[in-house]
Amino acid sequence: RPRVLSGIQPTADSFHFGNYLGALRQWVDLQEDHQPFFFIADLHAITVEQDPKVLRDRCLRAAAQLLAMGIDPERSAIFIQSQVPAHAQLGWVLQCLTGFGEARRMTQFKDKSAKGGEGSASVGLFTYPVLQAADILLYRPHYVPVGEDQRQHLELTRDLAQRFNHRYKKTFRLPEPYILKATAKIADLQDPTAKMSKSASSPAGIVEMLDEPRASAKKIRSAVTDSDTVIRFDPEEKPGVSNLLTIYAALTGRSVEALEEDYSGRGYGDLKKELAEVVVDFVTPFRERTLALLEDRTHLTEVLRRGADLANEVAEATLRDVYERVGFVTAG
Ligand code: AQP
Repeated sequence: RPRVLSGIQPTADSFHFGNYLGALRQWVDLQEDHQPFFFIADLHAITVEQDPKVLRDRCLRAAAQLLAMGIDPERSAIFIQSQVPAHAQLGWVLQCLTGFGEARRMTQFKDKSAKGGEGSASVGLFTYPVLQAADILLYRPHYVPVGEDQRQHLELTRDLAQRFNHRYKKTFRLPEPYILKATAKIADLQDPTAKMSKSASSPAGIVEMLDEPRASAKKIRSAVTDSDTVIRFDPEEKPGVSNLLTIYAALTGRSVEALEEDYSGRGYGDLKKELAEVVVDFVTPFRERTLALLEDRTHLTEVLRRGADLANEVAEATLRDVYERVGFVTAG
């Protein structure tokens, strides 16, 4: 079975609809006929300052949400990145293969460091995409299910894999991004030309999976649309309406065309009201399952430990090959 790997940062109390529809939903589906490794990226989280207590809590909240959405620890290795030391170890080796200018070209770093000025960004934030390459390459996956915003990082990962393979010996598989076009970029509800993002969206623009369902419904009903009245999928001309149709289709499994037909001759109010109901029906049981899982933290840490055991086995084997090829003297 082809292997897949992906990760998510524990940097909010809740995942949002962009994370879920852009990436996490695919994680669940891919379990069927792939061998998945999914991790909670706490090493990435500390590229910006975190409160230790909050970070620890959010890691467990992330695990509970992944289980609640259908990640099955019997089929997927689900683990916390810092419990697999090979990530940081391979990260260093790959940093030594990365050009400074190459790292500088990463648009996410440019965007994120632009906020406080480059001087205030950590070196960790700068080298983040290289650690991400290590996260991926350790598991030699075939596919990496992510949203569109990660495409450039995936390209860097492939470049580094190729460089290592060429300089030393074929060691890494070149992974393919697995990006579902329809939901690759879920937009902010208040600014539908921007992506829904925890650091950039206003509270009204972002739907959090663990929000009070009624609050999420209200956000959908207040989503920005346009001054036209026709319900039509047209991301260029009608980004707000198109985003609502995308979310609607993804949550119900219906096609955008079928929705356009259903809503022909009807107003934006109807679309928003009915999508708000779909959202409530979806998030209510998800939230209940997550909160129930959070009642038993011992169980969560046990699941994560078992996942880390599996991950360590695979990651250590790759790291051994890497260290040997680089020329390190192996211990005994
Ligand atoms: N708006 C989005 N549409 C589609 N996919 C998205 N992803 C994030 N936002 C969208 C995908 O979610 C996965 C987890 O990404 P992450 O852990 O890196 O989360 P993030 O990028 O920190 O999420 P944000 O909200 O985008 O954070 P900030 O604002 O800090 O950058 C990834 O596969 C990502 O593509």
